[in-house]
Amino acid sequence: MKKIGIVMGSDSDLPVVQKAVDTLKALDIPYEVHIYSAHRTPEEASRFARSAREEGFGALIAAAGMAAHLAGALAANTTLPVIGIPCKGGAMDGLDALLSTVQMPSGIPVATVALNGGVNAALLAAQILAVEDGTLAKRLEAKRQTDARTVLEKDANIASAL
Ligand code: RP5
Repeated sequence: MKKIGIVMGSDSDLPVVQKAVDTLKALDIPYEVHIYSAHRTPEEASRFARSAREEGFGALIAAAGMAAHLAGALAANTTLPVIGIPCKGGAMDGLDALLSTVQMPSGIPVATVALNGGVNAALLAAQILAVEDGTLAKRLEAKRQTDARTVLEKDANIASAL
């Protein structure tokens, strides 16, 4: 199976990345995690993206806050799918990161998930791999069914809880 590459701009983004890691682990998907900043370590970030396909990655996830250029900087250097997680924090509490991540110029796409959306970033990466991987697709389907059962159990209990 292809690996998922997860890059965060700072170790302060780790709580968000942890949710993505936990989700990939639960689906038994191999991953690699790095701290590379679009601004503080631009050479390392671009080198990682340029070599990602030959290194066996199938998609990349980039988590960054504030002037969040990491996902775009990775996307500029690979044709692998790149998923951006805008992280909350700073004076604008993530609105700056959301707009920086989502407003990519035509030609260099980044699939942007919600603020702090670590779980959905991992699930989207998994769904990309599952296009060519029937076993993984079955695992994703099973997770949907488990999640639905959880909601229905809450529904069954809500009347007696009120
Ligand atoms: C971004 O700036 C990082 O992704 C992080 O979300 C934010 C703050 O970084 P630190 O100052 O905490 O290292 O580049």
